[in-house]
Amino acid sequence: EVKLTPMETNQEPSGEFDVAIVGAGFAGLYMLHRLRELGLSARVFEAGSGVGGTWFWNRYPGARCDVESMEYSYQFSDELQQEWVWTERYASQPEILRYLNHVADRFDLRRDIQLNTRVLAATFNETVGHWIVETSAGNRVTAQFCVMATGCLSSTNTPNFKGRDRFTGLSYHTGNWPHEGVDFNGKRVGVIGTGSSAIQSIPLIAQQASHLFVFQRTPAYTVPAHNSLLDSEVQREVKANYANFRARNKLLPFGINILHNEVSALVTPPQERRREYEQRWAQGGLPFLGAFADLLFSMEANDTAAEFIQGKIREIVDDPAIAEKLSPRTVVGCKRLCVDTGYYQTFNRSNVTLIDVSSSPIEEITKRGLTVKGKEYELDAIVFATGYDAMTGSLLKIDIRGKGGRALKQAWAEGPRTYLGLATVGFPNLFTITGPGSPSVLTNMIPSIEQHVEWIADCIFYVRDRGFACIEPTLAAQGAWVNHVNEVAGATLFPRCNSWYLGANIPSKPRVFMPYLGFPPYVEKCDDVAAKGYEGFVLI
Ligand code: N01
Repeated sequence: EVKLTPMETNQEPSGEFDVAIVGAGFAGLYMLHRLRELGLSARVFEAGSGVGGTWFWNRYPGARCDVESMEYSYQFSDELQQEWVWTERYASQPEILRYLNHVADRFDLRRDIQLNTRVLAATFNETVGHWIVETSAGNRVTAQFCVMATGCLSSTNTPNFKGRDRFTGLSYHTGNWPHEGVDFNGKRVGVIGTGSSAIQSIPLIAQQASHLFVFQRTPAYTVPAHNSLLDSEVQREVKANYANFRARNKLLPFGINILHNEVSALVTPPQERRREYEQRWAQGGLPFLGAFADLLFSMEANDTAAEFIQGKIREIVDDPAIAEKLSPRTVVGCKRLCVDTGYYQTFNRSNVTLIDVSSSPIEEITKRGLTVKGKEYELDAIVFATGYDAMTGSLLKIDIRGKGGRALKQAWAEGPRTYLGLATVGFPNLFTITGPGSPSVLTNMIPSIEQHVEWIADCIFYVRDRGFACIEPTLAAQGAWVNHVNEVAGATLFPRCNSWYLGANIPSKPRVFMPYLGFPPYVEKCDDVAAKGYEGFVLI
C-alpha cells in the first residue's frame, strides 16, 4: 500500500472537526453535504484515489447495479435528480461513478475530502469526549463525532488457498479491479466464484478469453436483467413526479419499486403460478422475488420458484450435465438473487468449462494455475470473484477503541451488536451508516443511506444544540434490538443458507444474520426514537 505524506495529499496533518467521516462513497458524500448544511465542520477520509466507494473499486467487466437507475440515485436534491440523465435501465459502473463525481463537484464536496488516506485507528478520548482519528497519511485529527461510511461490501475476501502467492500469471479480485481495465484476449482465464460479481463478468470475459474455466462451489440463482437503454418517456414521466415516485417506493417492502404479489404460491394453481413466474422472468431483475408473498417464508412455496428457475436453466443450457451442475439446490433469494445478462447462455460456448469444486475443493494455487482433484489447470489469469467480508469487515479493519480502550473487535467478538444498526454501547458519538442491524443490503441502498445520514445529522445537531457532550445507546435498548433483528430473520428462510448476510462465507466469522429485515417499519422506528428525545440512548 502506498503511504502518502500529508504534503502529497495536500491536507493538514492535524485539525479539529465537529465530525470525522470515513469513506467517500454514496454515504460519506451525502453525510458531508448534510453536516455542512447544518453549519458543522467535517473532514472525510477516503482510501481510494477518487470518490465513489464501491463504484470506484468495482470496475470489473459488466459491473452494473441491480436496482433501476431512476431509483438508485440520491433524492435529497430535486435539482440534482432533475438534471442528471441516466442512459440505461440499470446503470453501469462507469455511469454511476460519473454521477458520484458530478455530485462531488456540484456540491463542492472535494475540499473537505482527503483521498489516498486510509483510516487506521479511531480512539475515543473519554476525558474530553471526542474521537482521535489516525490515518495512513499521518493525520491525527480530533472530532466530537465519528461517522463510519465504510460500506457493506467493501472489504474484499480472497480465500487463503494453499500457495496463493505462488501464481506467476495475472490475478485480480473483482472488488479491486485495475483502473485501466484488463484485456483477456487470447488468455486462459480462471474465475473462482459464481456470485453476483462473477455472474456479471463471466459472459464478458468469455467473449475475450481463449478459454475460460469457471470454478463453481455453489451455483447461484440468477434471473435475466433485460437491461436496455432507458426510455426517455419513462424518464420524463418519473421526473415529472419524482417526489411521489420516491415517497411511494419508501413505503414498499425493501424500499424498491417492485410489485409484490400478496398471494401465496401454494394456493395459486400451477398454471397460474407458472404464468406469474414467466411474466417476472420476462420483466427481469429482482422483481422476480415479489412473485408470491410466501417465497421467503415457506420452503414449499420457495421450491416452486426453484423448480421454475431450474427449468429455465435446462432450457437455456444445451448440455444437460452442465445444466444440472449449474442448478442450485438452495433456497431462492436466501443468498442475494443475481441478475445477469447472458450468464447461463455462456456455458454453451465451446471456450467455457464449468468445474464443480463443491465436493473436491480447489487444492492449491500453483505457479502456472490451480489444481482440483489432482489435475492442474494452466491459466494466464485468475479472477477472484470470491466476495467480501461483508458488513463488519471494513469496520473491524480499523482499530476502533471506545470507552475504557475497549476494541470494537472485542465488543463484536460474537457478532455485531448495535442499536438500530446506527450505534454501539461503549462507543459514544460513533455512528455507522447502514451498519449491521439496519436494513441496508436488503433495501435500495441509496434511500437507506439518505435516511441514515439525515437521522445521524439530526441526532448530532440535537446533542450539540441541547448542550450535551455525548450520546450512546443503552445496553437494554441494544439487547432488545439485536434480539428483534434475530427474531425477524428467524421467521424467514434467510438463515437457511451459507450467505454473507450470515458471515458464513468467512471462516471463523460468527454466524449472525446481520441485516435487519424490516423496511419500511424500520424508518418509523428510527423516527419514533428521535421524536422521543432519542429513546434508548443516554445523553450526557
Ligand atoms: O460475492 P459472493 P460477490 N472456493 O459472496 C465463492 C453485491 N453485488 O462479489 O457460495 C471456491 O456473492 C462463493 O462460493 P460459495 C450483491 O449484494 C451486487 O459476487 O461460498 N469458491 C461464491 O460463489 C452480492 O451478493 C451486484 O460456496 C469460493 C463467490 O465466491 C454481493 O455484492 C454485483 C471460495 C462469492 O460470491 C457480493 O457478490 C456484484 C472458495 N474458497 C456484487 N470462497 C449487482 O448489483 C468463496 N467462493 C448486480
